[in-house]
Amino acid sequence: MPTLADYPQIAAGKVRQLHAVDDDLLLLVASDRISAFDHVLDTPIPDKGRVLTAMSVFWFERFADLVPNHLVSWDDERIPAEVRGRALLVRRLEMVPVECVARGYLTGSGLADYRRTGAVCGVELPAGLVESAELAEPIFTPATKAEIGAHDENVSFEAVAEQVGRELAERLRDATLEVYGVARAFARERGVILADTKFEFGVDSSGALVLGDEVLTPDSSRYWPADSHEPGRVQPSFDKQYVRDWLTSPASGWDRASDTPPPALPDDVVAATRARYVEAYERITGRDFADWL
Ligand code: PZK
Repeated sequence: MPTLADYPQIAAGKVRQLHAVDDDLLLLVASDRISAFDHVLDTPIPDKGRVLTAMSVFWFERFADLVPNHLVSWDDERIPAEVRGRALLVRRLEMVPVECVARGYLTGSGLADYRRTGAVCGVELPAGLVESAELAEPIFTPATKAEIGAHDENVSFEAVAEQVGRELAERLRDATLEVYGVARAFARERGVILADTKFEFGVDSSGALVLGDEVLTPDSSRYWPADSHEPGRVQPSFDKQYVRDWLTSPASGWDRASDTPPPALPDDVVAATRARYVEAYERITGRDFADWL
């Protein structure tokens, strides 16, 4: 049985790591760490890595006929026991250096750009839209990776076309909007709004466009409870709201504006947050999380 130390780490995100298995295969490992207000917290959320991995697998299976993906296996001899259930064995791709974002609702950096310019990534929007408003139709709002620590930079479709060529840019846009459209209709029927999501694509050895990374997880997407959606105010996050509420409450004693790291989470906030991740998985997939590996 291999151990994770057998596989050199080739990249690390805030809460996940990428290891090389061999020339053709990588291991994408999700941790139980959670980020909030641009900090990675010291307190892990038990099972978060397994929930996000199970959710990615569900969506990859669901969309396999729409767009090819990099998933090889989630249960394989080459996956070390210590990360079983929270790691995916994936095909190594040539990644396209564009964050492919689809938005069906206006919030976050999209809302900030709209308020400043009336457009997001060069897409003109009607006047008068408020925080969390649903858009008449989903828009493609690509971004390019920023330096470590900084946020990704929203760019226009034209800028992507110049960077990677018009044909590839069009395929990225079309695949992004197609997958997002199907996923959000699916989630909406289960009482969850998929406000936006980010995909990363690669190109395989045959030149085909392949969906990579994690897909449609709460870390790569904004999930909101549909029953409380109300345009004009910031929506509660399906998964992180207990963490945000506690961190900004007097009980935490933490000042978000300070340079100090956030404090450890109390057990009840951890338990409630874990339950929200499991609930998101079970509501969206219709599967029982207890059945996951
Ligand atoms: C790849 N990332 C982002 C993810 C990190 C960084 N199939 C692939 N082939 C080649 N490269 C990548 C992938 C995928 N997925 C993904 N960077 C490279 C990333 C997770 C953790 F540190």
